[in-house]
Amino acid sequence: EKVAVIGLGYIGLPTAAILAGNGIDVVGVDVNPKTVESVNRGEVPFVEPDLASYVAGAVSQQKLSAATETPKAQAYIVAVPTPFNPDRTADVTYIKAAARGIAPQLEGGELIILESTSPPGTTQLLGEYIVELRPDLSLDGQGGKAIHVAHCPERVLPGRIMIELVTNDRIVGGLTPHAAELARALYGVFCQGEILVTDAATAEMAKLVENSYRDVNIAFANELSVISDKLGINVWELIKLANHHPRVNILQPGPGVGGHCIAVDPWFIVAAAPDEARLIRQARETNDSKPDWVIQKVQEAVADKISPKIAVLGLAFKANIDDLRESPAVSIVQKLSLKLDGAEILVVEPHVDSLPRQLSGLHNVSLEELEPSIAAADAIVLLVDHDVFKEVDPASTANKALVDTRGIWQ
Ligand code: SAJ
Repeated sequence: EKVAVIGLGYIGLPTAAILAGNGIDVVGVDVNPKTVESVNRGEVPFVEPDLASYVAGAVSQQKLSAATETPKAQAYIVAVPTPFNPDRTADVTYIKAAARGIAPQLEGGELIILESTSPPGTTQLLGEYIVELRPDLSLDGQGGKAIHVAHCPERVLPGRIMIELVTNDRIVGGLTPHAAELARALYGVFCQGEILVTDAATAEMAKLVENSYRDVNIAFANELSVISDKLGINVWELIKLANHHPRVNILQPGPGVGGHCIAVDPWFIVAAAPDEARLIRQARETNDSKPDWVIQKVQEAVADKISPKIAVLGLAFKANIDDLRESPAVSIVQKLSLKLDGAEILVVEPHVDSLPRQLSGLHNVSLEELEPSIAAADAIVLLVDHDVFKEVDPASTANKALVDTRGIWQ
């Protein structure tokens, strides 16, 4: 059996490597020739623990190869990006491009799985689009040889992908029950978690709902932090106390929500049901407005200084990672530098070597210079709860204006 995996990114390449490691012949397909060349050399174009050894092993055993053109296969897994349009709808261009690559190769009987996070209805659209390109095929065996289309969302956490691909439970949703069964059999090759079978639209929604659940709960915590600040209450103590209730589990406030999933996926639900998804939309807006609230707090904290020195701790979108993309911390620092004309801003982000382009004018401070920078600063703005920052002696921040968005010094 041969499987083609379309899109060799953070999800496609690990999935291709793990299938190949379990004895399946896999061809990875990517539009980027550099990615294809590096996989064919047994190398991985990005950092993910254990992935490199899986890829090197599978390539040397000739179970995994890569190509820019889609080959004939018995199963296709589509793992391409679904970016976010400026109007907050999903951009399915890459999914359609993958379909155009697959369609000419089909003979009937193949399984086509969409893994990309997608708005409800996308799997159906993908199936219909392929049948439009190949009118001799059909989705149900009526009026053409059947192809079997299913959605299997991924839920792995970057940094733990090779473990979670194997251990997480998996949802598979078919356009038909037979398509779902075929998908269940394919994931059964490597997935040791439970494989839960449903229809395609429910599977699409399940992925979006998981991330919206988290977003709504973070929004609740963020709203509590703004309310508590107004009332002179310590929100960290408040949440800790309330969480002693056996049925209460409030998440942590922060400077906003970052990353590529939680801040995006809820909008796909809003786009699908704009009049009904009121709470989900409000949560997104609440979380998106948190950075501006933090900026206002910093401005108030240094209002009495003409040229304040501000030490900013952390840029990543969450603790102990080096990923700055879609990070609220980066946008907070960028806006601060524009608003506070005379300020000197020292940025400490020990997980990266250089500051991102939009912050290039600011001082990049190494971890060794953390303590002297704190000592010299008028104000300290903590944006990420990296473990290294938890080791800072709270006494060294005494008599300084503090904006601690993660509550590590409370
Ligand atoms: N955050 C808070 N307070 C909290 C928890 C998180 O402010 O109490 C912030 C973080 O600082 C960060 C953002 O939320 O800016 C998102 O972080 P996260 O750890 O909640 O999630 P991600 O984006 O790293 O990964 C999520 C996961 N989804 C869920 O936990 C429901 C992961 O399992 C998914 O695979 C991933 O999205 C995805 O790809 O969809």
